[in-house]
Amino acid sequence: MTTHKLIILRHGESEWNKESKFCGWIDIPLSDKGKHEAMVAANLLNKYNLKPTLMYTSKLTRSIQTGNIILEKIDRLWCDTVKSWRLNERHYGSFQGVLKNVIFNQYGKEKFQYYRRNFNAVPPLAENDHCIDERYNNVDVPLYQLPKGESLKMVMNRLIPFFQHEIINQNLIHQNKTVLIVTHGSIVRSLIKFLGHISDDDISKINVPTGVPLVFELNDKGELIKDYYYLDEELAKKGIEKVSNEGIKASQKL
Ligand code: DG2
Repeated sequence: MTTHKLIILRHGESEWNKESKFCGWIDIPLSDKGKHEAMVAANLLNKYNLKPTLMYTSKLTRSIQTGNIILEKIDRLWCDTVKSWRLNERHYGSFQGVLKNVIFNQYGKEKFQYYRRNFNAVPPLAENDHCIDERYNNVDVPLYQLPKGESLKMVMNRLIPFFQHEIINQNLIHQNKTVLIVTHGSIVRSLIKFLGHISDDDISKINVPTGVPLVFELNDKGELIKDYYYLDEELAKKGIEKVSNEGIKASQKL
């Protein structure tokens, strides 16, 4: 039985991660720190001899930039790449562009946590579709079906069939490609939930750091053969703590 290694990564820090603003589908680039995190991620792939032959990103700049920095650093700019809206971050509705501590102060700690992490929580929908531009012209659904606000459950509905069919079955297993997915926090959480059979309640406790690669080892049926792991557990731990405190510390100082 072959072991198939799948490498999954949240993009490096974006300018709005740095400012602690909800981002979702708004197209914000990496910060300088985020670019550095992408280089560190590339060094980790080199260190563990992980050599992607196919890369997936979302349609958003922060994920594409991270992927390109990694491929350049590991001398694999030739790697085939696919950009899919199905790997876009969860649409954060009308919270997009708002500082996390503003939402914290408006709704209180419990509701703030609910909106960020509850599996079924849908944020108030966006009133306009200003983040939809020509990059979405030829996607596989009509434009009016693209989201205006999503729960993690809704994210999984648009993500998992594509992930399972195209990424896992076609490419990772049948064509035995080494796949790198460079995506967003909620997408990584969805993939952890799906592959690790995590319950709706338990997934609310999982946070994903920026820029630290995770490895999933799968068998020929696409099942996890051991628990997933970060290539740098110490770095991941620091990043996870930072993400879980976003919006909270700053609000408590107000
Ligand atoms: C963050 C996630 O997504 O925010 O949309 O603001 O991965 O694209 O930086 P990403 C956003 P939280 O759910 O962690 O608040």
